[in-house]
Amino acid sequence: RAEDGYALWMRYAPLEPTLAAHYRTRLGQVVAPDQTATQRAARDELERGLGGLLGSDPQAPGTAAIGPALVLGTPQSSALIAPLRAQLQSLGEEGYLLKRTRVGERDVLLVAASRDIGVLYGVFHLLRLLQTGARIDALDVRQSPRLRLRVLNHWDNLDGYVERGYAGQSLWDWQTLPEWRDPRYTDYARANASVGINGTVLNNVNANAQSLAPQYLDKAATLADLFRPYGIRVYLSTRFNAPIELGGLDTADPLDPGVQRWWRDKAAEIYARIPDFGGFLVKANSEGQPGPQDYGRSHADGASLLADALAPHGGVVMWRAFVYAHDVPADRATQAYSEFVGLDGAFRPNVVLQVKNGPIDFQPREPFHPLFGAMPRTPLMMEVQITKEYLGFATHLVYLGPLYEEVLRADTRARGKGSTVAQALAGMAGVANIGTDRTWSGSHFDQANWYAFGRLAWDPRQSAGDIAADWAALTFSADPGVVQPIVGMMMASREAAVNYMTPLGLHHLMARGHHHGPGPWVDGGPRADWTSVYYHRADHSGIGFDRTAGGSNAVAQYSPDVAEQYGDLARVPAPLLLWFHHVPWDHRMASGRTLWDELVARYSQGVRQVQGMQCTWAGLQGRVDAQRHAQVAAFLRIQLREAQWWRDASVAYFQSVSGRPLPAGEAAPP
Ligand code: GCW
Repeated sequence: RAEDGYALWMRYAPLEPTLAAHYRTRLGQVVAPDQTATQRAARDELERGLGGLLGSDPQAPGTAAIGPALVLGTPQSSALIAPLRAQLQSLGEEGYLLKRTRVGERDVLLVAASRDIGVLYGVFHLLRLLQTGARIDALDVRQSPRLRLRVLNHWDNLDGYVERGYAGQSLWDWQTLPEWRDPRYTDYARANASVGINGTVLNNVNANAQSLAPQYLDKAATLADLFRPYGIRVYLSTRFNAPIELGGLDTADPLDPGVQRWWRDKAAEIYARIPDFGGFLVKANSEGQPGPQDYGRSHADGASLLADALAPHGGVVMWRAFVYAHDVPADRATQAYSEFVGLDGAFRPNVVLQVKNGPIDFQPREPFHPLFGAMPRTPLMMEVQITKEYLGFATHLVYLGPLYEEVLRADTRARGKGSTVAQALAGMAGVANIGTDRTWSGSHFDQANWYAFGRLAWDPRQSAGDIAADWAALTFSADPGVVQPIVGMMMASREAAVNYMTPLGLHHLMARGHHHGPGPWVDGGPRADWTSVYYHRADHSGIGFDRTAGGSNAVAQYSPDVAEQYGDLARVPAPLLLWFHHVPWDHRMASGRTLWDELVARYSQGVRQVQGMQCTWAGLQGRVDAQRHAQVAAFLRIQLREAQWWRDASVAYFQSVSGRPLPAGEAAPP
């Protein structure tokens, strides 16, 4: 049933009859090869899609040489496409072409690529065009991904629990693998391929060494077999001391020959089962995870150990730069840059450094991470969270497209004006929000974040608004009367959450541990940086973390132009004000209000924005099926209650510190 959300954005609901007829006459007969698994996946998807959209079975595949035709293939698999070989090559290994043209007397629509996987991507693109009612008469689309690595990171444990997962249990049923090939695994692969995701790390970065044990490798190999036709490679998170925990060695020192042999053998063992295994993702020397520093070695030494084991097989190491050591530096935000920037050029060619979007930890808003642009000799991936650990979990409607877009477009100034973060990237990693929940993502709107991640990883220059419009049309209805209000809600939703949680550059005010709900008062924990007061620094004189030269000087980690702007109270963008500055409560803001009044106003604004979403959604009653309408409406009620809670608790706490009266018209929190 489409209404339960299981079909995601691949609903293929019947098109309005005249539109369906229009497409039917243009598409005609399907001519599609079916010799390989990927070719069959493309053909099956097309059949499923056209069958649903056009309300009848497409004309039987065949080779009759009359009438319009929809022709799928590569130069190898299709004689009609063979002449395009050179053109297709310029689109790369994963690119594709959609083109309406004439071949002899025939109108044909070509879905053509150098490799089968490009054809599958092209089929998904074509289906998206049909679902959104696009014109196809003069279709001429050329697409290739801008980023090589487009990877989901599952924080799934072997016992089925998903760390920071709000959508049920892990999809991977380790208990019944490898025998039981749940069809849901294939639906997962289809969804990913439909947005161009080409890799998945199956297990949590807080890794269990057992995931490399032979019985788990067998299970992973089955998943890899199921994902392969969809262009998705399997990766594993590895625990750095696996040679000890799994191999029985007495060290995991990266320079120890026995350890090096152990990893070489382990890699060979994996590739014997998974010939296209993607490689390893590693969290080392962070939050208690073992790593090379335990042996007095560097991150580069650690990464090289694994990279050398994988290199003969073509695998990569995604080494995380998220390092939270136990000895808290004066400013937590500076640690990754300090540990890694000096290692630029020291990594093997098959190492990619995986850097979170911001220097702290997936906050509602952070400045871009200072490592972007600062390591020109090291391929970097940007890691974003799709699961909303700090953004209200699965119940709050927060569309993350604008967050991703904001950081991708941020100008690092590393090589002059216009050096965007996106230009510094070789890939993107998204911490998955997927689980066994019937909706996959814990709510209908959280599916949009998975979707937007894939679309932006394919091409970071796309706009979050356009992606939202596509998603809304695919998921609910292509009727502009439905799409426009939904896009309006989505596009404002992230700023709403910033307002009711952490306005003006505040960060990490969440309750400790679970990170759901406000906790700006949290103090006296075991580690200074596990407390909110560490981050907001509110006192009688003002609020904010001074990261200028007079404070922690974290601002100096950015290139000079950026550092100058962020470090200047008069020029720092208001959304980052309290990230970089400790500001007096009576400071005059651009709005003319004092900082204190502005802060309260933003909190209240966030609550009103949620009420606005409720109004918009109420207006869609009857235009969205009752089941999904009711769930979204219920979740918005939860969100409103919690936004109010955030606002009241935060304002009350900060008022206890600022000693200022509430501005006129702002009711005192109960
Ligand atoms: O955001 C923090 C989370 C941890 C997570 C860690 C990381 C997987 O609270 O749950 O651990 O980041 O990214 O390694």
